[in-house]
Amino acid sequence: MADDGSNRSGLQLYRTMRRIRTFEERVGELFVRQQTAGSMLHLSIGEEGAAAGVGTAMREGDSFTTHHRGHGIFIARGADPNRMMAEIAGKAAGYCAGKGGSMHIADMALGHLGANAIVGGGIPAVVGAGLSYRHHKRPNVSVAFFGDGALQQGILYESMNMAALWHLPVLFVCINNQYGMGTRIDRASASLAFDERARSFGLLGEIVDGTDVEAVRDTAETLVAAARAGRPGFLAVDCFRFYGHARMDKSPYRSAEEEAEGRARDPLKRQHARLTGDGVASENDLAAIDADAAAEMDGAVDFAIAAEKPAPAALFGDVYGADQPPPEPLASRLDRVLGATP
Ligand SMILES: Cc1ncc(C[n+]2csc(CCOP(=O)(O)OP(=O)(O)O)c2C)c(N)n1
Ligand SMILES: [Mg+2]
Repeated sequence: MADDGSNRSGLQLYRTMRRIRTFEERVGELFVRQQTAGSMLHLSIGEEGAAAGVGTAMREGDSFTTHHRGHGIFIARGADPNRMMAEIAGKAAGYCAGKGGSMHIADMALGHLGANAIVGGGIPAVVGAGLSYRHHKRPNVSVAFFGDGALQQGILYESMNMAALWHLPVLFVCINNQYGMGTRIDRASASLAFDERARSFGLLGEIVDGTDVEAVRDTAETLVAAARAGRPGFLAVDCFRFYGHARMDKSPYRSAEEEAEGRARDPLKRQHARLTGDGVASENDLAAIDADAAAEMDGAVDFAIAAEKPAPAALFGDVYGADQPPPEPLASRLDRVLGATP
């Protein structure tokens, strides 16, 4: 292998994308086996170039928020798949003790300020994080990851304005998978020149092909470095959501041809071809990476299934502060309410 061994190497990006895809394939299996805590599950298969490319451009200590399709981003930022899978399964060993689930994972230790199910909901938090970095003279950057649906939300533009006005170390990353649920982007947005929109606010603005993970990494590195120096930016990563919005959605609004063309835009296949074509890695090298990812994620499923469920008494833990006692415990409330019924 001719890999340079760095975190940003083409081979490492391939490994990260493979780990994300395999993790999500296993999450899908967990769902089918009815072992997930919630009924909603949003997979980012086809979008791995965005997570791996931008994730690798960030440093330890940087923070981020994600939308509801954020598993891959957290893995790219160093998440432990066991704890993620346990969270999705609603188990006590999960990142949020099983109380967050797929759409509300957070972990302050790794800078994950929270996934958010409200479209655009995670965006303003990075402006606050950026303000705090500037105030405390910390050399960090905060990155908001969101879908193209958020391009139609006012909160994005309030946040972009404030970040530009105050020169905050912030990057806005739109993962444009072409659809907000069943609505294609050109039926939701009057202009597709999102980079120009951002520039009009005084931000740096770029659009990059999300099937080319090295191009995503290079563009993100430039924008993250600029943000760290006080020039916030916006990056739209162009990609395709391979499957439906959520597990129940069979995408009846897309033709078979469109799906086939979209799935041909596969960031993993493209990176595979590049690495073997450039002589960086052989087919066997990449097959070994794939096998490692499969073993790791099989292990995560086993871990999640074997893990304990949270105790009912833990329900209000981590929710109320010391100065604000939790409401009446659930068990006694149920006893009282159920006991009162005839
Ligand atoms: C404010 C708000 N409006 C509507 C919804 C319902 N909703 C959930 S996901 C979604 C589409 C989001 O599309 P996009 O931002 O492109 O993300 P993607 O699902 O494609 O990753 C909508 C409309 C919501 N969660 N929040
Ligand atoms: Mg979308």
